[in-house]
Amino acid sequence: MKAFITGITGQDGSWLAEFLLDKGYEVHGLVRRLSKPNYENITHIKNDVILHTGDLTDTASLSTAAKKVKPDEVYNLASQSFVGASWDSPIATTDVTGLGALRVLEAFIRDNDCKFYQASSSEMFGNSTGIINEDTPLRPRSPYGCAKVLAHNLTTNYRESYDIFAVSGVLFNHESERRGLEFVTRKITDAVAQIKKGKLDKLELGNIDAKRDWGYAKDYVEAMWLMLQQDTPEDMVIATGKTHSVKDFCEKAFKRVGLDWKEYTVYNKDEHLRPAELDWLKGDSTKAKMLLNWEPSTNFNDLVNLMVDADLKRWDV
Ligand code: NAP
Ligand code: G4F
Repeated sequence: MKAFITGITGQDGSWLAEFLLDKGYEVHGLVRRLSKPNYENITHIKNDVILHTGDLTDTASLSTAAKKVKPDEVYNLASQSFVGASWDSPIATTDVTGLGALRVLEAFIRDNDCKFYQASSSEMFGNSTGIINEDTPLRPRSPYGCAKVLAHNLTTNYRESYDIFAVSGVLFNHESERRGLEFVTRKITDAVAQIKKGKLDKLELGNIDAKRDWGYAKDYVEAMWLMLQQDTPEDMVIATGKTHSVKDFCEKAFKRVGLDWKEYTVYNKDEHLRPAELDWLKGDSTKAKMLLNWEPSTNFNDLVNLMVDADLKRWDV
């Protein structure tokens, strides 16, 4: 089996590539041409995967890769994935995160016998007050969320129009030791490690009352693969069903190294507050449990601890 992953250098792409290599797949990935290559997450598997230079904004590069590789499965994980930055660059975000999916569908999927996975997001639901499932209305509150809705709807539309196997996995927040440093969990665990090692004095945060349903990325990439192994294409919510605040995360992370979070954390409203915030997210992945027999295996405590421990090790220089 041949898989093609867009976003292979990202958190999920790297975990998924590893997972598929273990299953015996030939793994291909799309990488952008950068002045300084960003292979940190895939250094350990770089010789085992086949990389293709391209960009989600460049249809020609996608068509070339599609013709060359002819994959059995495509996982579209590439995205401008930082919600906060989507207000600064709404057009670029929509181009990559929204239209990018359409370009992948056109280049790889429409006329081919190839399964397609789209990385949809809980950010599409906006400020929902109840537990979210596959039937919850989409009411995005960020340019990123709007772009994800575009990609999500196009995936459904192509499935219904062209009788193809295309699914959207609606994933709630998932983190790991490979999470980008600007996301709040990794920002916290990296700062905790630096503070513990005497390299940083304070951690600056925004809305610490925001609540998220946080799982472990390594668990979630298995769900992506399982969705493509079904007989019929079905969109599914992937979540833990538990929600915690940024404050909870922070408190636990500092506790891991024997420190009190209140002594080291400062609030910077101007820097980190968003024009429109999501206060609370909790997902219901009953459908994934029923159809995929998927359940998360890493709880909140273990997630915080493994991320802090990895950052402590990283700063152990
Ligand atoms: P990530 O770590 O930010 O990775 C994003 C990837 O997209 C990187 O490999 C990046 O490449 C690539 N990329 C960005 N712009 C591109 C472009 N124009 N052309 C080609 N590649 C481009 O994100 P992640 O956490 O792994 O998330 C994977 C996907 O799931 C994303 O679509 C994200 O929006 C979605 N999602 C994530 C979560 C979550 O909690 N993690 C939840 C729901 C949905 P560079 O390395 O070159 O920057
Ligand atoms: O870690 P975050 O930036 O993640 P956010 O906005 O929930 O987005 C992530 O999850 C989505 C799924 O729901 C993905 F689709 C998306 O790609 C991404 O992976 O922020 C989490 C919360 C927010 O409410 C934010 O306002 O933390 C709050 N927060 C408080 N202080 C902060 C900070 N966020 C960041 N990044 N930095 C802070 O200093």
